[in-house]
Amino acid sequence: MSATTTRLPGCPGWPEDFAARYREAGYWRGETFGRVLRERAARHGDRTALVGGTERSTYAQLDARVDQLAAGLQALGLQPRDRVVVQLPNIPAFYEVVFALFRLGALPVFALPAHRDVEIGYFCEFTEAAAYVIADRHGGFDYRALASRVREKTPSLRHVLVVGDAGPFTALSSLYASAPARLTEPSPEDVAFFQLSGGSTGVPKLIPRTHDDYIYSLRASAEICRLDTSSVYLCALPAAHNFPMSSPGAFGTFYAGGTVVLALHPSPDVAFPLIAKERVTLTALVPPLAMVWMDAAKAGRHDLSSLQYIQVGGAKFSAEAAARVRSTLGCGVQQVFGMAEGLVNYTRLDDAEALVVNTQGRPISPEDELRIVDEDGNDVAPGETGQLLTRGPYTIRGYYKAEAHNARAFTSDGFYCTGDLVRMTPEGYLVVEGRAKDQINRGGDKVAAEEVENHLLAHPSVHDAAVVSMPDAFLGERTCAFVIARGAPPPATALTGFLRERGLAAFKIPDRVEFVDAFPKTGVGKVSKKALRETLSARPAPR
Ligand code: OOB
Repeated sequence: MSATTTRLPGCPGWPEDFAARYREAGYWRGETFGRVLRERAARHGDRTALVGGTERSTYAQLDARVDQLAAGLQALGLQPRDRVVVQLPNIPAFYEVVFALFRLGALPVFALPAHRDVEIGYFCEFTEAAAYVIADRHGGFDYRALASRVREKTPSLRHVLVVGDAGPFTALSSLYASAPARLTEPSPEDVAFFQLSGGSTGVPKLIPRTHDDYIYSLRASAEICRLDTSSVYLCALPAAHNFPMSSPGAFGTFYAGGTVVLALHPSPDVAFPLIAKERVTLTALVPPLAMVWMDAAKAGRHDLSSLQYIQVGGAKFSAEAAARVRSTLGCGVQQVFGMAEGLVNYTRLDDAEALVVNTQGRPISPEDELRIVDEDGNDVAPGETGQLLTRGPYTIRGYYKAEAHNARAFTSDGFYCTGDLVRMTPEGYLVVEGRAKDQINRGGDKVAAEEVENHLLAHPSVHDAAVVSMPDAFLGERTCAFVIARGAPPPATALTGFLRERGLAAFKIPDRVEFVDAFPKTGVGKVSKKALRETLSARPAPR
């Protein structure tokens, strides 16, 4: 059972001594996603597993649907380890597809519904994806048109599978076969899927997560969050994101035998009636949504009394806002500071109010190793702020096929450099103080500055570009692109329109464009983003 011999090429694994330690401690238990669902169906067959739109399925029904779909996907020719880009909204098919792929040992690549040609084209090409799974339309966007464009450019892409009206492609509904598939169970130490990194580089990085490591993180999360068969989890954030997937999210809820309720949109209009109807006990939100929910709850139109607590994470939740959750929503709050690369921190349900309001929690595992270091990589004094480095039983040791980047993003002894600036309280809780990475956190949506800069540079009127964050009362941060024009500056809308036309996800399009003659430089001659951010406060926003 070596973690390295069976590993997918291009996915750095844990050294054997660490893997042995994690198994011995009982963290890695040799479970796989396919078997977990099978076992839950045996134990909780008649319980409701999933509610979405007008569909409801018990664990037994979900398990059977997943088997049928796995058989159909196999008949289509999908093989173990084939990569499959999954881009679905919060609909039941999302879980049927991913569990069917898990059973086949094929590897979902979790794209977000907001991704467009640039991102999807890259995921399909980089992973040499064999299939791409979409809904026909969602949020006013036709994913079939996107699929046609991507397919033209990606020779590896053999299948486009569509929930709803398939147009020229294959209807997912036609694949639920009656003949059972003959499956070769994937190994627990195998990669199960790819999550996406928020990133700070030119192209998004792919995060290989194994059955062993991911199931440990969601099992421990379910314990910390006290999930059981009576738990009703509302998945309001995009299901593909790590937070609503495993912290403890939908997977943690399935693990505990609870019920997952899907909201197609996280707005109070959609979510509140669902909470009242399904007696939702728990959900996960990003800070701007939590604010919107707190405002909307004042109207008192919906019965939210079933909510035990909400989780807030993905970006910093202010202490002032955290302190208002109980008086507005009538439930508790848990802060969650996590990352798709692994490490997740939670405030605990029985923590003192001061910890819950003022900190971003402490790690899941006693085996999570944390270091807080200065710019030279030396440990800071206790309580001081520095960059967080981490390694542990569910934190990756490297991105997929990214050797050169891995050499920078991980220390030689395997710590992941999070790029987050944190300090640790005497109780061992983390407070996020800022960021050392070149990324903008737009209310939980992560924007890699370099990626947007590269796309701007492709415009003929752009000589140079630097993308920075600007403070925003609602999202926490928005993006501003500073541009040195080649010749006369074009209208800002010409640039944003250009990015949109290239097919960049909407959340990455700069909120503001400022033309300048030159960029301020640091002592060593690099563009000083700090100085650029400072000039913003002196320039009133053009609104
Ligand atoms: C979650 O995952 P990602 O991969 O989208 O983003 C990770 C980054 C962190 O490195 C940090 O910069 C930021 O998002 N972040 C927070 C935060 N939670 C995440 N910054 C401040 N305060 C927080 N509470 O965002 C994610 C994954 C699992 C659970 C929760 C969030």
